Amino acid sequence: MAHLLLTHGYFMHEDPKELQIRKPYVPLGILYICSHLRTKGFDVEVFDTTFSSMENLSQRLQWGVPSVLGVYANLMTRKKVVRILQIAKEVGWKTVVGGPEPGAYVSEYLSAGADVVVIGEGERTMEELLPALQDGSDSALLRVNGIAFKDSSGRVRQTAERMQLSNLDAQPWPARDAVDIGRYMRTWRDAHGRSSLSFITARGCPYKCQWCSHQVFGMTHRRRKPAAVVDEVEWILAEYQPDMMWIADDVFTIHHGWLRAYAGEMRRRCLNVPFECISRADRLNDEALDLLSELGCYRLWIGSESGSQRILDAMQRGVTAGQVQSAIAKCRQRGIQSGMFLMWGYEGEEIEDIEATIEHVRRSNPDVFLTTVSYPIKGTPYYNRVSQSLVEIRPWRDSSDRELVITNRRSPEFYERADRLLRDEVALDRLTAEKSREREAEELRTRIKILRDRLYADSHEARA
Ligand code: B12
Repeated sequence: MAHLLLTHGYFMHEDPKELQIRKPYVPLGILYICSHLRTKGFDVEVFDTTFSSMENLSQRLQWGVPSVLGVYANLMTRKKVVRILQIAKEVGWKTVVGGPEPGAYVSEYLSAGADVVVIGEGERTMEELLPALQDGSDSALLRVNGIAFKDSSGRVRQTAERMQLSNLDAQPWPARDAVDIGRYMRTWRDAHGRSSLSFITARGCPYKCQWCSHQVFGMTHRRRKPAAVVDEVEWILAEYQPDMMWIADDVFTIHHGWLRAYAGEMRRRCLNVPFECISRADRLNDEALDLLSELGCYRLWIGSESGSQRILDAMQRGVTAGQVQSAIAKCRQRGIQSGMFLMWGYEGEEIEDIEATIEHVRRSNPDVFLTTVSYPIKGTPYYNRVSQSLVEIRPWRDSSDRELVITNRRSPEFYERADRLLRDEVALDRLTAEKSREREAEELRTRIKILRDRLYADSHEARA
């Protein structure tokens, strides 16, 4: 059976921003594919790019007999993945790409050097695809669901949709032994004093937030059994002894009955480990927050996006700003740190919506908040809505969806200013709480006034 080499395009050392953050997590997607294929008898190797370089990967690809290379791609890694595909093709590899981005850009990836694009979950598709690639005929490939490829006449063919795995508990755990977990943990410890490892308890998210990509798991939500997840957690703790964990689910607290059972099983086995996860304000009641606190949740990320209900509704976010504020207050009562994700520049956002977001963050007063200027991910309803106004400033291969310019939106400088205003307003609230820092507060008030005047003046100017 052909040898499969799996890789991704995330090179921490080639990205100054990631090098500064230094919070790497193992690439769970390819590790799930690896363990699945190994149990089916395939010969699978993982080249983990996280601590490596393009040069080392290139050397690996040039060494030995080329076979099949499988690459994970998301919107941030596109440029690197395209380069990897080019190198691999030059030295004779068959190339397959999968992950959240390629299904939305089938013809682009096929033109960039992928022989096959895998759409959706990769485990079963790869199991069938590897023998089909060895066969090499169009008819063999056409029998594999969930792929796209160029047939021998050069026409792009897409096969029927791949059914999703119905029983996640029947799947082996991700092949963590295929990467250097010690290096991940050391990187965390050296930079942050504590190490962290990730796992998932479910796949897919049923909510309809218009900007979010459902490319891989569709609108399904499939959960593993609580005891099966606890088995994995118990094993990770015994095997690697991480100081904390990251539950990499889209929304960890969707199902309160599940959470109750999971907490019960963790309690029964006397397991407790600090962790962080993501949730939604409407899935956080007192009981869920008590359970999170008991389980060791030290930081809860809450998707918030905007403080303007009009914008939240336009996003079909399904939460109110009030729910977010109340969830954050409840976290504080329980000693759980809160993190907020916010987005500037969503369609229809006006200066009063920006003010509402600033007011919202001030009222919520989270421990951390992260902001981005909204960007349309291909395949999402948001992308479709703004597609007529999109301008690619660089060729697809050298760019990402984050770099798409939406005409009739305000300039990047405008959003930078809005962001600074938000941060200054929050900083001012914190300064005014300390009486001795009145002079600094006064200076900040002056800066805020200048910033706000400038923002209002800019908001009346013509858009990009
Ligand atoms: C955890 C997470 C993170 C974490 C950590 C990432 C990590 N290394 O674990 C953090 C917080 C750092 C993060 C950051 C970002 N993330 Co993120 N993240 C996720 C999340 C929630 C889980 C990832 C995961 O472990 N999934 C579980 C595995 C099993 O799924 P999978 O990776 O998709 O793999 C399956 C298939 O894709 C396929 N497959 C995967 N690889 C391959 C390879 C081959 C060859 C084949 C055939 C198949 C295949 O088979 C796998 C098994 O079925 C996903 C959403 C999600 N639920 O997947 C978003 C997601 C991947 N992130 C996303 C985004 C946008 C980002 C950011 C850009 C956000 C931002 N504004 O900063 C950054 C980019 C960071 C970077 N430099 O790459 C998007 C990507 C969209 C896209 N089209 O690319 C997603 C899909 C969220 C969404 N729904 O919009 N993220």
